[in-house]
Amino acid sequence: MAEFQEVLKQSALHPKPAGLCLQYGTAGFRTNAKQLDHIMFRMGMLATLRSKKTQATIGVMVTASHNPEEDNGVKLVDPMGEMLTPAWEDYATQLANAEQDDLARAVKEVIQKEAIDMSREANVFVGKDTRSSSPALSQAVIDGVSALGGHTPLHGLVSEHKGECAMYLLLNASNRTDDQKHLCVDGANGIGALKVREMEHHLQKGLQISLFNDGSKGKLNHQCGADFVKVQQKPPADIEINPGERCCSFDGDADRIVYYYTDSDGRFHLLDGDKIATLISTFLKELLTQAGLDLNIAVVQTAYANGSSTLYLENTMKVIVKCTKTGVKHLHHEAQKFDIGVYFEANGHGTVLFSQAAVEKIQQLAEDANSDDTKKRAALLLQSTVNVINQTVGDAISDMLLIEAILAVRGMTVQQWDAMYTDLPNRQLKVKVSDRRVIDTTDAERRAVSPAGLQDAIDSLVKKYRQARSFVRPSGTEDVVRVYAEAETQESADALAHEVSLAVY
Ligand code: NG1
Ligand code: ZN
Repeated sequence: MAEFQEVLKQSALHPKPAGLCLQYGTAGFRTNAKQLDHIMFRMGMLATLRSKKTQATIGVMVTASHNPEEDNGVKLVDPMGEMLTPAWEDYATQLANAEQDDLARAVKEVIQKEAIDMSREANVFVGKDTRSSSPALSQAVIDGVSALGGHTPLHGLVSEHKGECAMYLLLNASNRTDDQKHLCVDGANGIGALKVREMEHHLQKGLQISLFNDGSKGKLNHQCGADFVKVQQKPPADIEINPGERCCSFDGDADRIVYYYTDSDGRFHLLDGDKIATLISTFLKELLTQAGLDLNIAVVQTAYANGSSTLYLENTMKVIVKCTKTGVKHLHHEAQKFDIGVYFEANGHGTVLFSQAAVEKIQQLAEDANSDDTKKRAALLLQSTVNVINQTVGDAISDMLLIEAILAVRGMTVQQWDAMYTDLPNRQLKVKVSDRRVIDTTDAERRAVSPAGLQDAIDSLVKKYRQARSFVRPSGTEDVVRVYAEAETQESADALAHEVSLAVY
């Protein structure tokens, strides 16, 4: 067969040191990077065979995780993020150890045993970490994929970030319809738009992005972006969105994200940071139960969190809810106190933190050969979440990938997500005062302690409306006092916000 001529020719460029024998273990192959070139080439071939067999995209990750810099390693990842099955682990070991002149035979044997149709297409994602040996080794994987006629989207290199690789796989493996795969992204003419442009191609199978405000003409955050959408409660000015279409907006530096859609009556629905925290924490809690892991999980919010979200999380989802002062550093600090801390400001800043102990327990379970399928799947999904989420700071793109993967895995539409609870109508106003520092607050900014009488005035205004809540606080970023009110109806929320702002003067 012509293709085996190619295999022999190519593999001679990645020769195996005679006599070297390695075993495919839980972490794949892992050893000194100098001994791995032939292994990488051969694992590229094996991933191609696996992709032809499963007709799905297979991941190859080049990394030795926490091991020393001089080491490296490789493991194959099935479409749902699972490890290889034992039979394929054996093939991996056989291919790795075949002497140079026996390689073509070893490859043919796998093809025969698995009855692989070699005319099928194969797609392999290759991820790598930042080790100095990783670029050359991942190129060897790509050579192996090409030797058997497979494809490596975006020259095979997905990203430096192994978690993104896992999330791409989840997205690409999901059975969403074309409609469900479609997502409008408003890049706010900022940095996030550039990054989305770079990655949209290799997401294509699971997520089809239409990117707006990509920086080619509009101004940064002007009539677009997460803040505009959240505060104006409407879509960006220049986007035509169809009813029911799932959309999201980043802010200019891509550390905030909000989702939204319009319904068939033209009504705008915003899924803000509170809804995002609810989606993520519900997903994680469900996985913890399935995995049988005893880890605590908390959602950290600020006073701006919609009252409905807090009630839903506490009463229906039974997760711990904490409230801190406005500002990511306060939320981050509080979230660190839990095994899993999900934190989001209503405006879309946020992320998920996992304690070291939580990461270790999840990893142990994911690698435990004796755990059952449900537990294993849950552990792998938790592990993918740990990997994709940016624990240092929330970033809009990791948040978007996680949200899209959750919707895909749960087979959930944006409308179903929105229906988890109904936001209380709310209103935010800014009030200019001569000196905003005369307002001092307590209880995570929910109550004013000075000037005297202000809190009493707010309390009696709030009593006039049903399901009402209101607070005032000096902004930390603008020379204004912010007023927030929520109530049973929009009219009530607007009236209450207006009355409270008069009390501030
Ligand atoms: P101030 O101006 O202190 O309300 C605003 C946002 C915060 C946070 C910071 C920093 C609101 C109500 N406030 O703070 O959530 O994003 O900017 O960026 O959205
Ligand atoms: Zn920002």
